[in-house]
Amino acid sequence: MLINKMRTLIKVMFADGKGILAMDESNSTCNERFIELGIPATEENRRAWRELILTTPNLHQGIGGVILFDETVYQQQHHGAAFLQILRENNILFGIKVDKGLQSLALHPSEKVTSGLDGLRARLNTYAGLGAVFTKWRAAISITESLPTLACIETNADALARFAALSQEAGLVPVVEPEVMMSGTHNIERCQQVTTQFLLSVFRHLNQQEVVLEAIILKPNMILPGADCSMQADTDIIANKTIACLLETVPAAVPVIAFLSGGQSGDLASTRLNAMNLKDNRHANTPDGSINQQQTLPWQLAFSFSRAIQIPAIQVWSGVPERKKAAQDAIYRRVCDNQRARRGVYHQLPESPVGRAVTATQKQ
Ligand code: 5MM
Repeated sequence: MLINKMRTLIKVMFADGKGILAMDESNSTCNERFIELGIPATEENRRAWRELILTTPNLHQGIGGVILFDETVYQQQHHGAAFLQILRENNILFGIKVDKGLQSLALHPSEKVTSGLDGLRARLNTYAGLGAVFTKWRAAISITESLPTLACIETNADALARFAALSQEAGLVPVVEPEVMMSGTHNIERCQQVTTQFLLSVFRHLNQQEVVLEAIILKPNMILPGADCSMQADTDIIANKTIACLLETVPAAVPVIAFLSGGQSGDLASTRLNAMNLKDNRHANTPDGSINQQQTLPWQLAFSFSRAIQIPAIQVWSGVPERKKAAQDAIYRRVCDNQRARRGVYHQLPESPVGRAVTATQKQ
């Protein structure tokens, strides 16, 4: 019964080319981003930034769900409505990042494991009581010449699966986020190999925990060369390798794959999502004539971006109240771009800040 409800919620959240806006940065990540732009790292500024995002006019047209950080759940507009009320009034569903961040993996000092399973069942019940319909847990794997280790992959996959099982038990849709990070000098083939290994492990653990795959959202990385690799790849290669990796690893029962942006610029993230959707037969009747290698993909390809939506806007805002409208315009534009990319009709406009180097991209 709960599972059917979860499946319906997923359909609603991703209907009409909509996606998820991730605004679940922990305080430390949000503060780092502020400091980089000279914005004082205060609770009030975090609240003001989140208010700016959530009151963006027409946000609901392209965003079906937002991921919040615990602090945001209890915040409200300056002399105004609670954030959760704004979301309700706009028919935007909300979910929560429930992991407690990355810790060093024992005996593997260069690697991380995500913490937060202790006490999770009680926290999930609290969030469900507040109206959350989904949850999110991020595992982050780094690539070097000798990493990741099997220990890191297996430990993180196990934690993701246990999180997903607890979420479904509470009636909450788990957003399972196994991220292979873009930082490094590795080539695209190595990213594909590590992502394949990690995703296979994640689905093995999800099956062991008897997680219902029809009621999860997968939030993976795209297959990309390392940010410092001398051989960057073109859009078509990235799209082909990402789809090949997903076909090899992700069961058809999973309804939606909502990518993370991982430090790509807004335009590149949209361009690559667009290219993948153009390879899906469902989008065959698009104006783009360059379609090849079409097949009907078993899952919808969508977005759950944070930086690829927020960064252009936060650069505009920079903490200056008078720039609120311009920043909201920037958010809305990125949302519409990603909605078009879901439909395979995204074309970068000339005035777009193309592939603009995003400084606030580094993430642990
Ligand atoms: C990889 O980060 C997630 C997706 O964001 P991008 O689209 O920018 O890659 C994001 O949802 C992340 O999990 C949250 O920002 C929370 O991160 P921290 O590091 O604060 O836990």
